[in-house]
Amino acid sequence: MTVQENAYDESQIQVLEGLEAVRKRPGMYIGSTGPRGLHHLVWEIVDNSIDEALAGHCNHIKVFVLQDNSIRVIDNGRGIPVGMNQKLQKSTLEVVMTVLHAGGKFGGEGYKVSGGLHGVGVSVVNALSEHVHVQVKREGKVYEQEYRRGVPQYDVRECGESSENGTTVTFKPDEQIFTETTEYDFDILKARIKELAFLNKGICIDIIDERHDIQKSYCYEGGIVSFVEYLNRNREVLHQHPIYVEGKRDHIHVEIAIQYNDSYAEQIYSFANNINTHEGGTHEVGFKGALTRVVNDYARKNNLIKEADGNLTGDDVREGITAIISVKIPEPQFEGQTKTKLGNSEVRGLVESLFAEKLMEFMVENPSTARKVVEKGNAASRAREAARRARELTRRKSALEVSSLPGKLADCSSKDASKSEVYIVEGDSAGGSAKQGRDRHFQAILPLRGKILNVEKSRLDKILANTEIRAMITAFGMGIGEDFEIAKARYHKIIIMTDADVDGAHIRTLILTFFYRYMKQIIEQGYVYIAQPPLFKIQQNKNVRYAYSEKQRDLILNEIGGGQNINIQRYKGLGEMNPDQLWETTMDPSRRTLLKVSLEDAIEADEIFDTLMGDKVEPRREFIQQHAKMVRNLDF
Ligand code: 28F
Repeated sequence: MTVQENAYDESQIQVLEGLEAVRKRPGMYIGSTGPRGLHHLVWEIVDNSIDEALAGHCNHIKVFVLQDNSIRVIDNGRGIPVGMNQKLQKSTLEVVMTVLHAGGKFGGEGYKVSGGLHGVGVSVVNALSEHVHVQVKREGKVYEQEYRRGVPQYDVRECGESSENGTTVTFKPDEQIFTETTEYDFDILKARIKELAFLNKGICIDIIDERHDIQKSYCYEGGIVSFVEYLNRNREVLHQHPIYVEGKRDHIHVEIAIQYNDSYAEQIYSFANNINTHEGGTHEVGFKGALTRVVNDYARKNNLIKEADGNLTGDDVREGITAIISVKIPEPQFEGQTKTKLGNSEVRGLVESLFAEKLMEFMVENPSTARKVVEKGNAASRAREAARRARELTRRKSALEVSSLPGKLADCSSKDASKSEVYIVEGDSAGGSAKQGRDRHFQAILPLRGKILNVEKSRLDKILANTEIRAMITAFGMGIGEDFEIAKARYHKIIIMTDADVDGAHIRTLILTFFYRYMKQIIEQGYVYIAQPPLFKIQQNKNVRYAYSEKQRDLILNEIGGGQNINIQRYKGLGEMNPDQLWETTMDPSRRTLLKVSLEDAIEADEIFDTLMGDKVEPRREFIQQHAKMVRNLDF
């Protein structure tokens, strides 16, 4: 008896120490205490439901956002076990909820699959919540327990009867921890839930936002096949049904779906344990290797490539491909800068052999599709050669050779890229004002004439023949395509300055599309900004104020009251501002506002560009209206 009491005390102390460690250093467990970390709490809970589903015991998950920004997750799994844990002398449910890392370990080999980037378990959510309520329906009974900042308020208790099974967790994030915000973003929750539904076929996930009375349901019997079809929905596909490959060996589960379309873009998304592996890894390497090898093998065997010609390259055979690679493995190793690169070496060969075998089978059985794929690769190969020749023209001979810079560029005198910025300005007249208004020590101006080429609809050779694009490539100094080198950047701020109207938005998007498809790193590195010219000039006698939105205009008008001689000018374009005004309002680092362009979510960004640049008009109009979405971070 004494021994047991001691064990109980001891475990209680350990639990409190564990909770304290989590609350002291939340970032170590959930990455950050900003919006990302706040949303991470939800994924930690949902992952547990997904694991129960992957174990074959659950097919329905509901996620509620309650009025007070509490989250409730309900699943119809077996329910977390409630029986006594002999060693710790308390209910398994309490152990799972309060002991760090209990969830995975107790389940034995391979129970935990979903998640894994942090994969810290529900006890961390509990420690970082002001209040948690857990309810388990199991073996005809209902059980519950509540916690405050991780501390149980009573022992697990029976509170009713039910013929159903499942687990419900309700938590309210602690404002003491999430000091920045405790407000959940429906769009973020929705996007990830949809992705999870795509990645785990047959699992139905509902999201219900009680704050705004919105509800969405996601359920895909086709899984990643549906995912690929969805990504290609606005494109012309080369074959109606995606190629799908699935296999399991040594506890590693592999799924691949691919479908070619008639664009020139490569859209490959890879996942390990439902985590988007942005930096790729062994699964992606295996996939790409197999694809290149098999397409070439097939082409050779069927005399689709001339004997004298070299093999198609990886880039050639991936032109126009949309692919999802999803692996689920017991012990994923995440590497790389952002821990989103799969490192497990055993995965490479497995994916490679599995995919090669099934792809060859598919090509043999579907010769007309196979022929189209090879023909697309051949066309890409020819274009690649043409592009190589065109690229030579844009390549600068030496970093200092000013003569090769585009004539329209008014360069800055500084050669220190980290201090230099270039304004991409729409139109010659605004370009003129910008040239006169700038600080020439560190600000360069590159005026662009009219609309630039839509790179979504052209191949690299044609893109490189476009004067405006060539001017940007040479001015930036980083090259393009295979030769792109971010280290050669001549400016660390590339600022797009267009009129604040629909045409301006369109031009801006064309420029951003070009950056996104051909110089993605400059966006990832945070080099790309959008200038914010004012919309209104409000003048009262000698006193001039600028407003950047209608709301701000009204605030200013309120402030200066019903005085006399107020003159309001609405700027229709940058050209209406004289050089001094442009400097004061839009270019002076001490006064301007810049929006930093970020790509938080490549899938969403791809969709945005597709929508905008594809052939369908309606989605494009909608997009222009909510364009600001991809520009998330405010940078002052
Ligand atoms: C709303 C969040 O967390 N669902 C879960 C289960 C089911 C089992 C389980 C979970 C056992 C001892 C680790 C049931 N019966 N939803 C959830 N559903 N965890 S979490 O077991 C966890 C292990 O500690 C479960 C038989 N085996 C497993």
